[in-house]
Amino acid sequence: MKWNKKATALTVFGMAATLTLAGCSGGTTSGGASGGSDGYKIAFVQGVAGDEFYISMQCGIQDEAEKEGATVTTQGPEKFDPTLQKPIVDAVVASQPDALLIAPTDVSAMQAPIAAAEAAGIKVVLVDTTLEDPSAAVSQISSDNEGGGAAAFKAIQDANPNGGKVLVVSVDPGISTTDARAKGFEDAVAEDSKFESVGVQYSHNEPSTAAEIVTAALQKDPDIVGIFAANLFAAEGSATGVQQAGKQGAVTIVGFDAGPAQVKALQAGTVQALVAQEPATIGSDGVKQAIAALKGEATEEKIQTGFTILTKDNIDGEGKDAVYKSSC
Ligand code: T6T
Repeated sequence: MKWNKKATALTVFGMAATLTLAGCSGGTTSGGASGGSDGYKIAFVQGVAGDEFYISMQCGIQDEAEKEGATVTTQGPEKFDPTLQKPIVDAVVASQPDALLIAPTDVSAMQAPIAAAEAAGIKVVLVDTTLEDPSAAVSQISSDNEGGGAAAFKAIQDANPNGGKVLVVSVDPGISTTDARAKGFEDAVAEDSKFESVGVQYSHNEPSTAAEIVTAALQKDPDIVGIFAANLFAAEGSATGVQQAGKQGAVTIVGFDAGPAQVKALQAGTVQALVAQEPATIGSDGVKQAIAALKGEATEEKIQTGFTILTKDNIDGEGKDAVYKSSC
């Protein structure tokens, strides 16, 4: 099933060049003059390097930038952690790109480094996550995260018509996306008296911590019927935790995101549904907004992209295109 707030067009074509920069975690430069007129320099700072969600976003950014003759430099911290992301942003600002597309790892800790980018005359677009005060950005683009959380609860509800206890495995408090997903899920749970939430726990983006959370929660509350894992790594660990507890088949797991490993878990039946975002569209929209700002054209303050619910029934058909990429 596909939820879409806006019509999107995604064109994919080969990249001219991809070059790894020594010393930068996940650093790549791509693109060049291919017909566009302005040759803008765009820096993309991921929430974390090596995450297929941000890799797919990078692909969308590179495709769109190439159409515009812009170059893209991509970097990301080794962990989803503002103390690691801040120095990357500081270095990017010093390198004076025309635009910065960034997924801030914390709503408040990344406020000042991003404000410094704007103060340096760089056009900032927030992609995926946002800030407490997003006014430094010309545009914010993200999925309908609250709606995705509510849709995840619906999948658990459908699989468990008699209701029961449910658990949320999130990442860290202060991440706008996962906080919104947990809120959407918890609000939906509160509307159905047959269900009871045992709360939100934080895995710090570590699958092993998510697995520990789940095995401990199932020991404490063996009657948990559903787990909502709020991102890729939470889903990976939750599936492991349920297996370790010997509860496979008795607990419905719905995970946000759809990397190749999550899709395998779906096919194997260790996860029952995935909420696939549209990271490439978030990326290409980000480039369009940045370039509009650079040209002095109007920008959209907020863009919300859709998501697709993937299950065993659609993953080999219409759902296939929603799967994230491991490389561009
Ligand atoms: O779910 C995505 C992203 O939307 C979120 O902000 C952080 O986690 C992911 O990158 C998946 O790992």
